[in-house]
Amino acid sequence: YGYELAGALRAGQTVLTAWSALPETGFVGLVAGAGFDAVTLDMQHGGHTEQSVWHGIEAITAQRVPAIVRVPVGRFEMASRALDFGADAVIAPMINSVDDARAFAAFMKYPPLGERSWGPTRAIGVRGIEGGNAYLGRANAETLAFAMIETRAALDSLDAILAVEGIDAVFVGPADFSIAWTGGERLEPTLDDMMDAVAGIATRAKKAGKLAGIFAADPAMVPRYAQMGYGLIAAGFDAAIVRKGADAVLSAARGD
Ligand code: 3PY
Ligand code: MG
Repeated sequence: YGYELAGALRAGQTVLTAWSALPETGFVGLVAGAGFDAVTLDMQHGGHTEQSVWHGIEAITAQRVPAIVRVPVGRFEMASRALDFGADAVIAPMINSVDDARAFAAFMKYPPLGERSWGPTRAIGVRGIEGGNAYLGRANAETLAFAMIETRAALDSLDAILAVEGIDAVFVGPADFSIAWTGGERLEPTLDDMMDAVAGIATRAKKAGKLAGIFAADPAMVPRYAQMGYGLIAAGFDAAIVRKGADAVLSAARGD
């Protein structure tokens, strides 16, 4: 058992990740067993902490499902820790310049690509990888750095961000992107007139030989995003899963 996420995305598969904001380990494990292709633990806006990420990765990998962590803004040392804890990929929000991208990559990759410090004992343990050198030989290629593109500055610097060697992928945040797109007027993650720009991000990533991911605020957007070339698509916010499940149970029970 290794890092299947990188292989699946590079093979062009659509990987649907659940989005976990509720930091309770039992609940994370339940989401991981619910049929998603991956689970993302959100430390930026969700309730996840270093400790819940530690336990959450164990609960996710126990189901043989890839574990992804979104770190808070600028917390690149936490990106290294998430990999040490056993994450398959890290999503870093608000990568708005080539300097942000380089700083993120430095914490994600071992030399010569970056400056990640050695200590993946836990990652090796949860993956069952055969020792340190086997991990060292695979980690740079198989653990993925996703730089979030969610501002106009990021869009302006996109090609330079994509050219950073340790950046494997971009990940679009359509909520922040819509706020930027409308000059702060509106939150509208599925705004139609920004869809060409959103499609363009995936096209440019592919041209640069990089992967692309996006947060689907509405699961009905998934086929459209997949068509645009997005491989990793977040489409199951944990609170919404509970709410929709409750709605289905209650409407069946009440016969409405
Ligand atoms: C955004 O849409 O801005 C995100 O960061 C997704 O959570
Ligand atoms: Mg965002």
